[in-house]
Amino acid sequence: MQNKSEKNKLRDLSVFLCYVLRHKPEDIGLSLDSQGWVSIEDLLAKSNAAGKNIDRQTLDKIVASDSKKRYSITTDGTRIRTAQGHSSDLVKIIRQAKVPPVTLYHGTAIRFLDSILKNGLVPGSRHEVHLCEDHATAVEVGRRHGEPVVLCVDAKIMMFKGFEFYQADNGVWLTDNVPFEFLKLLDAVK
Ligand code: HQG
Repeated sequence: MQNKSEKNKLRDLSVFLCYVLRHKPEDIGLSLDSQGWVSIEDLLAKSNAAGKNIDRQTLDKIVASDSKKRYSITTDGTRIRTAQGHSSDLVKIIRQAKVPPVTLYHGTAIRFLDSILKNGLVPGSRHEVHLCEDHATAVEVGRRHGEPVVLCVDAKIMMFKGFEFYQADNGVWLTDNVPFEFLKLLDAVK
């Protein structure tokens, strides 16, 4: 069992790892390859040089206990990347298009609806729009931004019309954008 301070320490380190592995690797002098991978040895060395106290055992604990399976490690155990969510221009993960479920969900905040009505779903700072297979996850994703609301995406119909869908290593569905005609407002959730 982890105690609270251990849990907080791991959570803080995970926030830091997501920041460098998705957004600003250059802040600690790290270079990701175009598919987002980096040597674990290099990541640990540069993280420690930046004042973080992280060893391989701690990293493995963070990866194994991550509730969203954010991290992927190569089978030889030497390299790591985050499965999705990148904003760094230096990373463009090549993904295999995949047939999506009939319906996917997107959780957002009520305050974004006017803009979504006009522009559909756009990726913002990330490389892709993130979608999920279940309503409960969408609610939690939306809650990060404010009062949550869930949009239903007619994914299969979009695919038939030529839009491509991808699935990240951790199961999150991704697409470039979702025009408003493929969205249905499901509900507002308190
Ligand atoms: C909104 C988390 C105005 C969009 C989650 C969202 C996810 C618009 C916000 C992953 C818009 C972007 C991604 C438009 C979209 N006008 N707002 N036209 N189109 N938006 O955080 O989907 O913890 O970049 O609805 O679990 O919230 O990082 O994307 O509210 O899988 O691993 O713009 O991040 O995973 O916010 O979340 P985000 P997201 P991690």
